[in-house]
Amino acid sequence: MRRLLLATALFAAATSQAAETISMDVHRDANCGCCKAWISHLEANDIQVNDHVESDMSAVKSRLGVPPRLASCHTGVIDGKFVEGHVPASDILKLRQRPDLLGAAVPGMPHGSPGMETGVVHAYQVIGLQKDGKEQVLTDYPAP
Ligand SMILES: [Cu+2]
Repeated sequence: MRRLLLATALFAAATSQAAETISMDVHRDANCGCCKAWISHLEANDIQVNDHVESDMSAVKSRLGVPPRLASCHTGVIDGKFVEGHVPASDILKLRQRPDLLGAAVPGMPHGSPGMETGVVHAYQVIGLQKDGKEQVLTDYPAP
């Protein structure tokens, strides 16, 4: 019996280590429907969201270092990096592996990006902001 309990405890420890919980903060306006849809996309991809309703998103963006040219609706923060707009979960995982980047953005609100499922799909890019202020394309999502 004691041996069985020990085995159970070891198994529990091993499985809790395997499933690393990724969590991020998301700042958004109260009545932003596409922000909520994006949060649902993150949660469906095992990213746990701490949701913050804000009264002044432009103040939040400037505090988090999002350049106005890359701005969208909501702003997320993961590992100290910003995630601006409708960035797909897979690109957020990529961003975490990139110590050279300050953040990633999908500027504007392109149709067809996660949380913007309007039935119309436009091409868009995920832009990474380097520490020297230059931008690079992380992922190109072409129109179908
Ligand atoms: Cu939006």
